Formats: sequence, structure tokens, C-alpha cells
Amino acid sequence: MKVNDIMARLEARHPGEAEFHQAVREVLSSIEEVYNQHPEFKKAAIVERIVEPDRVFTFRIPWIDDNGQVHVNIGYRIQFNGAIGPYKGGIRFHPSVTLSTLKFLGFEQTFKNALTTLPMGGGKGGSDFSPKGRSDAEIMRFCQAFITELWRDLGPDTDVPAGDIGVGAREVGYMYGMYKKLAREHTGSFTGKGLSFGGSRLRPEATGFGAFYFVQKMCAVHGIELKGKTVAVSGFGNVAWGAVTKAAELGAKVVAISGPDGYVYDKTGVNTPEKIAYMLELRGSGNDVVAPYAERFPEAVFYPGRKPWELKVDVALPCAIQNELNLEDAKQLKANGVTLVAEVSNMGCTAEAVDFFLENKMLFAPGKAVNAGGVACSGLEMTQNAMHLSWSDEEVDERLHQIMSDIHEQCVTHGKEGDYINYVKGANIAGFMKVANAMLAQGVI
Ligand code: 2IT
Repeated sequence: MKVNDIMARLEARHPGEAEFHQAVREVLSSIEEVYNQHPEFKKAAIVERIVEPDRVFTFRIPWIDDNGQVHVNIGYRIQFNGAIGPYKGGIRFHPSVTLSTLKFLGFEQTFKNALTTLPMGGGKGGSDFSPKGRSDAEIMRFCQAFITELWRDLGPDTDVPAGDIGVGAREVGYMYGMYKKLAREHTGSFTGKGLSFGGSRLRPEATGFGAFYFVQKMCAVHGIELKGKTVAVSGFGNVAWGAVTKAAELGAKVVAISGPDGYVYDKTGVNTPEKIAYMLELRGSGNDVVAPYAERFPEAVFYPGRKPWELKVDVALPCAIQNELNLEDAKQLKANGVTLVAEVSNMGCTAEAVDFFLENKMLFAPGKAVNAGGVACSGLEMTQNAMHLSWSDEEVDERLHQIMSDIHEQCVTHGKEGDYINYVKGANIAGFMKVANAMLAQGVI
């Protein structure tokens, strides 16, 4: 297998899907050497098969706004790879969503889910719908329209969606409600549900908490003390909130959060219950701006149109959206002496930024390892639903801890390059080998 040959064919077959090509190239570059030591993979065309989704659903979503005006959005569900379990992955509602976005996310999800040690295949869905400024009734009608089209292809042992950007507990509630009405069954065909109807404890916190458990492991094996370190976080949504909450608990100091409008620098730390709760309030306002934080807490300063990567911090955690940290940002972080960069968003760093981190042997870990705590907790929600019971905070947290620790271990095993741990290579090889071996065992399907 030659990465450039595979990529040339993929790009010709699916022109214009830049994000998808980026995600595939990264994985293939990491696994090329190992793959070529396995002639059975080549014979079974594992790589050629793994880069194509099992299937893709695309559909029209007509819906009516509060003034009676009809709108049309486009909806997707990518059932990317079902080799190790039912398709599993979130739904994203954001105006930037295209087929390419969801294919990259579904592809990443396949390896991420494999890393969790739980039996889940990779899936992703969403729409270019923008929830910004929409009323609750509009959101509900949109969610219902989305599921009216998709429900037949979902199910607890078929395909289990969850949230992602623009889809939180409220949207999952509306989608699950409609699914249940149409499918006439109450099984756990969504995760991220409300606690009173089958949701798991800690699911909202799990991505951010899991990310910090992973960062703790990175620090431990590198002899770094996390307590007292300054942290820059991008985003102010669910994932950023979870990370900020855990940082406060562990005594690391988050000095920045950001939004599409810019970032706020809070030198005293985003670490009081009031500030952390305010992040949720800001998100709940539906305006998608972080600037009001600096009005509410005058010790903070708002920098419009800028990214927090220009700050001198010890730890950088991109928690917003793909490609939010580019080569210039990576160089700036290095120049400022950053100790550790952990991607919490999916593909939060551009390919050039990732290459820069690796070439400079910086401590860097990729999203599919760092943020896997979210989907892992979803897997635990599926288990609880199947058993018709619910675990306590402590039970879920203990399992989450164990899973993040296992993922870290897999990265170390497959990513060791002398004294350096290449977490990108480690995560990609570990995830790939599991899926590839499952595909091999199941024949040509
Ligand atoms: O990117 C992700 O892993 C998620 N949005 C969570 C997926 C899930 O099924 O919980």
C-alpha cells in the first residue's frame, strides 16, 4: 500500500471532500509501515474497503419556522464501518456541515470507537441547519423532521446516534421522542438522553472529564505536575465546559475560553462554580458568542476575532471545531513554551500543525484518543439500557477512568519511537488494527 496512490484514487472518486481526505491521509500515513507487513490485509483490500463508508443516507429536511415560512436543510447519516459493532456516533447541526465533514467524522469515529475497548462501529450524522437564534419550537420541529426521515435506519443494535456540535440533551430528547413514537419501542436507540429516561450519569461531562484523565496520564508518564499549570481552552460548549470543570477540580488554571466571536482571557482562572455555570448559561442563550463573559466578570478581557493560541500557557486544549488550530498557531504555542497540546475537538488541528508538533517532538495527542471519553460513556449508556438499570456517578466515572487509561496505554504501545511517544501514530495503529482484523475475520462484505 502506498498512501499517495490510495489518496489519488480517493480524491478522484470523491472530489472536493477536503476534510475527509485530510482525516484519511493522516490515518494511512500512520499505518503504512505496519500495513505493509501484513500481506493478508493487502490481499483482502482492507485499506480500500475501510476508506469507503458502509453506506450514506442523504435526505431533504423541510420544516416550518414560527412565522409559517418553510425552510429546507439537508440531512445525512453516514454508517461508516460496522465491523466491530452497531454504528455509533453523534449528530451535528451546524451551518458548516457538508458530506465531507460527516465522512471525516465518521471515519475518525470508527477508530476512536475501536480504541474505547467497547464493541461500537463508527457512524456520524447531521445537517447544515443552524440552531443559532431559533426558538425552542423551531428546534423541536427540525429535530422531528430529521428523525421522520431517518428512524427506520436506527435501532439499539443497528445505529445509535448521540449529540455533537449543536445537538445537546434538548435536541437528543426531541429526536429520541420522535424515534420512539415512530418505532414504537423504548430501547436505547440514542445516547445522551435525559437521566429520567435512560440517560447515563456523567454523559454531559464525559468528553471533557475523559480528556483530562488522558492528559493526566500524559503528564504522569512524562513526569509533569498538572496542578498549577495554566490552560487555554477554545470553545465554550459542552466539551469545553466538561474540561473546565475537571481542570478546576484538579487545580489546573484555565485562563481562556473562546467562541466564534473571539476569546476571553481571565487571568484569575475560569474556576469558580459561578463562572463554570455561566458557561452553560451562555451556551443556553443560543447566541454563540463568548464576549458577554467579560461583561459579567470584569476581571476578564475579551479579544474579538482572535484565538487563544496566542497566549503563553502550559497546556492548550482545542475544544471547538475541526481545523481550529493551524500551523501559525502551532508555531506560536511552541515559541511560547507550551508543555502539552491535546486535541479535544475532532481533528482540531490542521495537518500542517500536527506535522509540526510531531516533527518537533512536542507532547501532542490526537482527538480520537483524547476525546473518546464521550463516546465511551455513550457505550456505557447502551450497556445500562440493555440491562435496564442505571449506574451511579462513581460506577460510571470509574469505568471512564479505566477506559481512558487503556486508550493511553494503547497509544504508548503502538506509538513509541525511542524516547518519544507519537500519540498520533499510536492511536491510529491501535484503532486500525482492531477494525482491520475484524474485517478480515468477517470475509468480503
Ligand atoms: O465525536 C464524538 O465522539 C461524539 N460526538 C460523541 C458520539 C457519541 O455517540 O456519544
